[in-house]
This record gives sequence, C-alpha cells and structure tokens, in this order.
Amino acid sequence: MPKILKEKSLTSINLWMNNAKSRSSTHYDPDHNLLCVVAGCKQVVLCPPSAVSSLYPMPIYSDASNHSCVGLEKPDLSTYSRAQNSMMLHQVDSGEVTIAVNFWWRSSIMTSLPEHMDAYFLRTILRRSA
Ligand SMILES: O=C(O)CCC(=O)C(=O)O
Repeated sequence: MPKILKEKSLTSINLWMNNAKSRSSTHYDPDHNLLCVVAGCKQVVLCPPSAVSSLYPMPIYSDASNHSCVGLEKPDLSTYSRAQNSMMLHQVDSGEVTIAVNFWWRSSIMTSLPEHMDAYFLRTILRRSA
C-alpha cells in the first residue's frame, strides 16, 4: 500500500486488469481513490466540476447517476449540444495489457451522508415493485 495512504481509512481496494485496449465510461466517483498502475499504461482525462452540466449526467433516479450520457471523444453534438464546451468528470483509457490497483477512502461528502446507499436500494425496490 502506498505510504501516503497510511493515515486513510480505506473502504475498498479494486484490481483492474485488461488484455485489450479499453475505455471506461465517463463518470465521477463519490469517494476518493488513488489509482496505481502496476503494469502497462493508462491515460486519465479529468474534468472540473464546473463542466458537469455540459456532460449530461444520467438522471439522479437512474442506476448510474454518477455516469455521463456522452463520451469525451466525438460526442453527438446534435443530441448533446452543451458537450462542445466541456471536458468533464473522468474517463480512463487503458493500454493493451494493463494492471492497476486503486485504493478508496471516504470523501467528506460521503462521510456526512452515511445513508447514501438508501436512495439506490429504494430505487431498486421501487423498480422491482412496479
Ligand atoms: O482504471 C480504470 O480503468 C478505471 C478506474 C476508475 O474509473 C477510477 O479509478 O475511478
């Protein structure tokens, strides 16, 4: 574990592996993480919070409300016209063989919302009931 994280109270550790070029969706994460590339290469595009409205976040009631409707490369400007002003959130491109680990810890926003998963479970229950 990286020494700079020794004061952090980690909530999870994820392993990312791919054997062909890949691209993540454009999204934000409610918690913080440090992404460490162990082998291969990643390119991360980061966008400021001020760009969010230009990136058409998925509806808050959807299962993926932290994801964008548009990709960063060649967005469909006829449907998502504000995307021409934006770079946003983040998207990760991985090289052909890449292994990475990321270490996650609670953001202050998530710490102050300990029941944050309630909305997700409520949505899931309502959808199943409908
Ligand atoms: O490494 C990846 O492919 C995705 C990582 C990511 O999206 C993240 O750390 O938030």
